[in-house]
Order: sequence, then structure tokens, then C-alpha cells
Amino acid sequence: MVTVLLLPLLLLAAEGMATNTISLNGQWIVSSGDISVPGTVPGSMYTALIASGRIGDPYFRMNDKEYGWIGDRDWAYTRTFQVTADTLAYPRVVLVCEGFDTVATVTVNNQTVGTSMNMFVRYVYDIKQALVVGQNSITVQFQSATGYVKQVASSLPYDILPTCVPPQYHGACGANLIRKTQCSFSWDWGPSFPTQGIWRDIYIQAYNTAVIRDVTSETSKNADGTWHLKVDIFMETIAQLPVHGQLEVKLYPTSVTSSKQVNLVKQNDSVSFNINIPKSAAIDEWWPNGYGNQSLYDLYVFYTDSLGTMNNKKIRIGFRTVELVQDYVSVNKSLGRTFYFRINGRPIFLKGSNWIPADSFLERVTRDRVYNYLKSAADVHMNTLRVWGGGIYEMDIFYEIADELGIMLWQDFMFACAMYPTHPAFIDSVKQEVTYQVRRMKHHPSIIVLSGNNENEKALVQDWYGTGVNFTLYKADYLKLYIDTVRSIVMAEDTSRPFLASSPSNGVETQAEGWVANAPYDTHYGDIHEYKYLTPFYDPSVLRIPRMCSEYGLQSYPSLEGLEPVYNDTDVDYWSDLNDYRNHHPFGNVEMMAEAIQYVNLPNCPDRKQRFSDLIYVTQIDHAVGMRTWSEHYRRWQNRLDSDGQGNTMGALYWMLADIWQAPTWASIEYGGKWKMLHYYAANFFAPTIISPTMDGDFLDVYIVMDELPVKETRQDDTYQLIFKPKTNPRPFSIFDLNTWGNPPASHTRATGPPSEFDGTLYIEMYSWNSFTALKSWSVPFTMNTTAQSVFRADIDTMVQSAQCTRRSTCFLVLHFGDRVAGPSTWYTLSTFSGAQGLEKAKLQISNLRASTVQNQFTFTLTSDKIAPFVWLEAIGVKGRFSDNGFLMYQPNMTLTYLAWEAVDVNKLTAALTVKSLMDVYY
Ligand code: BMA
Repeated sequence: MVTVLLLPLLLLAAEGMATNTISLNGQWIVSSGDISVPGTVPGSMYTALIASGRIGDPYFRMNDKEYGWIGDRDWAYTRTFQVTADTLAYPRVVLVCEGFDTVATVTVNNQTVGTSMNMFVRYVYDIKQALVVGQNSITVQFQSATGYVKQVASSLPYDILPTCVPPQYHGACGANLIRKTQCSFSWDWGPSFPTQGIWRDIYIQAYNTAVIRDVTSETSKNADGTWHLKVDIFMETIAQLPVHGQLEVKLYPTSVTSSKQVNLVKQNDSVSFNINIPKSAAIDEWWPNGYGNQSLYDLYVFYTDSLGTMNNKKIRIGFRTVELVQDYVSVNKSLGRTFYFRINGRPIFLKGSNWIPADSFLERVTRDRVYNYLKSAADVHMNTLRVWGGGIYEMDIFYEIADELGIMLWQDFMFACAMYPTHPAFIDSVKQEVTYQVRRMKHHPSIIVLSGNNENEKALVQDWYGTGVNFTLYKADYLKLYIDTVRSIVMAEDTSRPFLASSPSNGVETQAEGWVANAPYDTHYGDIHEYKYLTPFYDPSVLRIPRMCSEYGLQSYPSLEGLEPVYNDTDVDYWSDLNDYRNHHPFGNVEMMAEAIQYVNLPNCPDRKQRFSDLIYVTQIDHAVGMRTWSEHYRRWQNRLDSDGQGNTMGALYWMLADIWQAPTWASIEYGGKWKMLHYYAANFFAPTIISPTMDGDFLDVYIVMDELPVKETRQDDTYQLIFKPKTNPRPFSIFDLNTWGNPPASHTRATGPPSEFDGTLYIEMYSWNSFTALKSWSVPFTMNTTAQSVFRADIDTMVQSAQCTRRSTCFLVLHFGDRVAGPSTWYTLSTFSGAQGLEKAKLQISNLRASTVQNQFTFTLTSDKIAPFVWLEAIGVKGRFSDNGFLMYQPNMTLTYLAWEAVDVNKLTAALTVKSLMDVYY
């Protein structure tokens, strides 16, 4: 009835019009006191100041400290814009901002239209009354984040701990009191730049009756194998209700479509579609990297109101199922539960790392940069990244690229390493945040799990911050925030993926114990984080055996090339004040040296800068070898239990993927994208099939680990061939087929059905450090009937003797399947490098550099006159990556490639290439 009365009025206003959007991105004026500079939106005041030449590079030396005043000031963003009479004639005109950073008051033509207090909320303000035809002005007046948290702190009845970060962070206090990127106040790997600004899109939207605000989707499998698609459409309407219209859903490139008439009765209303997709649509499943295709479908939603005005939204979705399996590992329930993910019914070992924001200034994080990082992850066989809770809910491009590359995401909510307030305004803001973010992220097939926070459960239970004296109080806050608030909303909005209260957690056991476990990080349940800086990093026997390890790491320095733009000449010394300042991890630089001396002799070049460069190299060796040791340890334990019920480890996510700035940290990729040695090692230790030698006392124990046992596929010629999944999605390093490594046993060339076992031959060669000719080779036939098992075990001294090697320290092992180039291969030393005898300085030479058929990819020959450990190639000034790096060269010649990420010619690249190996750092 109401509609009938209103319709003529609306028609008058709206005839012939479509929904109208005016972007306010672009040039604004950014000002504070006597400073006024142009600034780009999306952006922050720091990049506005850099662009106008008011400040230098914030990452240079100690500029984070130097520029502390910037974050402490209040900044305002202002601009003007035009509004036509047509726009103003719409019944509703709103200002939509997808991200204010953070505390702000918004005025349009001097009228306050709204306020913001949460960087992770999309704000929508009604601004129709404030607008005029012609020129309008908008001001977003920010309050300094550091000033705001002081104000909050003084109003709280008790301290929300910790009240400040450790002094080594050179950071700001009180990040936990504001809903903002927690690490923007500093972290143990990053500087303090408490930004202010409009960090995401801002626009005016004028509409007649209703607009689509969000579209979410959920896919599930029906019993008959067909797919069910649930689509939720969140509409925002004008105040005069109800509103009638038609919603239509189309799934491209299928012909699936569904539509219905809708009657919207609330200002924020939603409509659901439940669509059973017919078999004829031939849906192709979405698979993680390494397991199959990443098929994606475009889901369009069209809304047409009763006036004929249209509005639409598109999301890209994928069809996959996800289960987090937490069954008892044994009839003896005290041995705990499994903790692994099953995607489309297949158990998948999570291989990957952790993701932090790629820059302190988020506006600098372009699609190209994100793609480069995620592609670098995919290229080294990672299938998972954890979006860590101290950063941001990532930008849409991040999730889109993860969907495209098959990188599964473990998504934390943005709470990390602290207690948090629970006063009503805070909780209310978190509710808006969680609702908005879950709806924004829900359709991405890459996101496989949501988690309430980073490490806060453990911090509470173990009293990291002095909460122990008031445990009950802080526990109540914990439950109120993560269980009553975050979890409740997730349960209402998204049950299509598992939710964990904290990362890490004991999973369902944590829940059974009332969400705050007595002993978090129990290896019998859930996941753990594991850091050990003082034990030998190359010895897996010091490591725990968890169900999953979602953080483990060591530090290393980035390259001198990476540091030079932000260092000056006095800083290029390992023990310089700047290095001390730059490493926020307490005692980090000392720890790295303490690690190094256990494994290699320390570089001793008299030249300070060269010595620093050599020490950087040594820290990267430790880092790479350490993470190889840890990652292979977790992979080896994937399908065994020890007598205490530990094992069935089904995930290894090392800390961390990429740096936020140039500093010594845990990252395997430097700021700017250059791969550290660890990242090259990840290509080997995360490969679908690895040979993983280890020592068990005096015994050499060689494991083979496979992501999955090979399957047989029928070929056109009606023979069968053993191949490794995925055939459909080959990537560098994974193209690996039994035929290229030797003659498969006859029984495997013709068979029916997938095999449950796999035969092969492992070759183990013993070399002495001073010769390219192997002393002895063992060939070991093996049968794999699980995905990780020991295939060879022998007393190492007996092997040493039978190879006529003088002693362990003079020899090393090379292990392969017959083809060192195409198949998996690895090396293993029988002593540390500081104890190794017989190593001599190698003369390494690069020759015959030539362009390959792949654009920007070059091939070259590397020769050596001696065995060379940790061969380290660099292309100074040319971004890109080598096909392998940091390897042990045990053959006199190798062919390698360099894939440049930018245009470069043979001459420039030839001049840019450098190479060194371990013995070069000793003078
Ligand atoms: C864990 C992480 C981060 C931290 C890292 C290294 O605690 O969750 O907070 O940067 O360790 O210390």
C-alpha cells in the first residue's frame, strides 16, 4: 500500500535515471597546522608528504624515529567536488568509504555527516541533506592514532595489557586500543608508522530505491555429486519501505540462472538464493596449487527495481569443499586428535608461510607487487599462506590472486599478541568489522579457515603480559571478544568454513575446555607455533612433533643490495648501530651469530663492507638450512605417530613470507621481492616429492615424502603411466614424470586402477669434499605404500668406511632418483661446515648467457673447478629470480636460468651477474 502511494513521487524523481556513482578517489589536500600538501586517495599522509618532497624516504636509516612527529599530529583530508541537480534528485544519496584510517569526523559543506573509529569497517553516511547543486566540499578530519589511544587508555578502568611494545621495537604504545593495523605501531619485524588517511575507495552513490551492497556465496556438494550454490545478497534501501524489485543471479560461463521478485522491508535487508546446479553445467572444482585447476566462475547479481533502474555486482567464485578433520588418532583418546584439512575430500598437507602487510604504506601495495609475492609462493610449491592477525584483512586483489593461484588462506581476525578492550563502543565496532569483513571475504574459495586472533589465548594462559594477577578478568574479556562477539557473528554469517578461536589452538579440545585451554600448543591437538633460537637449527631432534606447525622461523639479513638504499656508509657493518636499531627482535643479531658459529666458520674479510656482505650470506645459509630442517621434519611426520601419539603432522607454515621494510627478519622474500636463500630452498623442501635424509643417532635414515602417491592415468595408446598430480597444472620444479627418471618397473607400465604403492630406486652417492667423482654409490629399490616413509637406514660409519671416505667430516651425500635434473635430488652433509675437511676455494664462472624462448628468461652455464657449497648467484639491479640458488655444486657444470621480472638485455644482465660460494668468505 505504502509503495503505491510513494511510487508516483519516486517516478518523478527518478525517471530515466540509473544509479549514479561519483568517485572521490584522486587528488585531495592533506593538511596539519602549517603544512598543506596534495595527497592521493587511497593513501596516507606519509605518502602525501613524500610526494610533495616534504619528507624523504621514511624507510631510510632511523627516519621512522625522525618522523615520529607526523603520526602524532592530527591530519585533515579535504577536497571539493561537483554535484548536479540530477544526482541530488535521487531519493537517497550516500557517501561510501571502504576504509578510513582510522578515527575521523567527516563533514560535507561543514555539516557533520558521520564519524569513523575502525579502519576495517566500510562506512556509509547519508549525505543528501548536506549536499548542494554545484560545488561541494568534504573534509575528513582525522585524530592522530597515537593521540587517540592515549585518550582511550586514560578512560579505561584497568590496563589492557601490554600497555606498550618492547623498547627494541622503537614503536608506539597502545595499538590494541584502536581498530587499526596493529603492526602500524611497530612489530618485531617492522617500523612504527601510525598512518592516517583514506586508505580505500571513497565515493558518492545516489540511487532510487535500493542498491546491492554485498554478495556472498557458499558452495557445497549434494549427495549425488552435484553442487549446491547459496547466494546471499545484502541490499541497502531508501527509507520509504517496502521496496519491490527483481533480483537475478547468473553464473558464467555456465547457463545457470535464477531470478525472483523481492520485497525489501528493512533498510538493510537480504535475500538468499539456493541453487542446485545441474550436472549439465559440468562444474570444474577449484583445487589448491599442486592439486589441480583453479577453476573460477563469475557470479553476477542484477537488481532491477520497479522503476526499471538497474544495479549489479559481480564476484568470482570457486567450487570446493573444505573440512577440518579432528578425529581421535587412536582408540586411546588420551593420544589426542588429528588436525588436517580435506579439500574436495582429499587430505592436503599445508605447505607455506605467513603473510604480513607488504608495506607500512598500504597505498604502495599494487596488484603487481601482490601478484609477484603470491606467484613466488606458488612457484616454490606453497599451497597455503596465513594472513596473520596483526596486519590487515587484505585487499580484494590479494584474495583474487590467491584464488587464481590456488593459495589457500588461513585468515586471522585482526587481533594479535595482546589483550583487547571490551567496552560497548569497542565491541560494537568489532561487530561491524566482523560482519563487513566476513561478507567481503566469504566467496573466496582460497580462504579455508577463519581464526579469532594470533597467539592471544596462549599469551593469556602463559601470562606473557602480566595478566596473571587478574586472570579471571582478562579471561572474561577474551571470551567476550572472540567467542561471544567474533565467533557468534561468524556462526551467523559463514559456516561454510571452519572457525578457530585463536591461532594457534588445540582445536576442538580448546572448545571442550571452555575456549581457553589449560595447555595451549599441545602437540596432540590443533596447531602450534615453534621458535627456537639457541638450539642447533640443523638438528631436527630438538623439534616438537605437532599436528600442524603454523609458525616457525629464524632470522636472516636481507641482501646488501636491498639494504643499500636505506643505509649509509657507516651502517654497512654487522655490528653497526643501525643494524642494532633495525633488528627489533631482542638480541636478534647476537642470536644469528650464535647460530652461525654452530654451523659455519665466520667470514673474516678485513674489509668491513665485504665482511658484512659475507655475514649476510651466512645468516641466509643458516636460515635456509634451518627452515629446510624444520619443514622436512614436519613433512616426514605426516603419517606416523610416535609412542606418545605425536605425529600425523599435516601442515608447515613458516614465519614469514615477505618483508614490510628492509631489515633483518624472518622473511624469505626481501622488501621489493628479491628471494633470500630460504625461498630457493623452499622450492626444494616443499616440492611435491622430496628425498629427506636425516640422522637418527648414528644411523642415516632416508625418507621419501610425497604430497600424494602417484596415480595412473590412461593414455591414448592404452598404456598406463605413473604421473604425479597435478598433471593439469605443471609449474617449474614440479614437472616430474617417472619416464624421465628411468625405466619404471614393468608392473607399473600396465595395470588397472590407481596404485596404492609406488616402486622406485633411490641412488645414494658419497663424495669427498675435494672431488667431483663419487666415492661410492648405493642403489636402493624401494616401495612406497604411504606418502612419507623411511626407505633406507644404515649405520653412517659403516657407509663411510665402505666408501673409503676418511671420516664423516670429509664426505657428504647426494641422493636422487636417477635423474638429478628432472627428478628430486638433495644433498646431505655428515658434519657441520665448520667441521668439514677438504673444502677448497672454488673458481666459479658464468658463461654463455643467452636469451631463452620465454620472455625475459635467460639461460647460462655455471662451471666450477671444485665442489662449492651454497653457490649464491645475484643479478644486481635486475629484478627476477634464478631457477635455483644457494645449492651445493657437486658437478663441474650446470645450466641455470634467470627469469627477469623486468625488461633486460643480455649485456646488461651479464654485467649484473655475480656468484660466490662458501669458501669465498674466508681470506
Ligand atoms: C609470532 C608471530 C609474530 C612475530 C613472530 C616472530 O609471535 O605471531 O607476532 O612477529 O612470532 O617473533
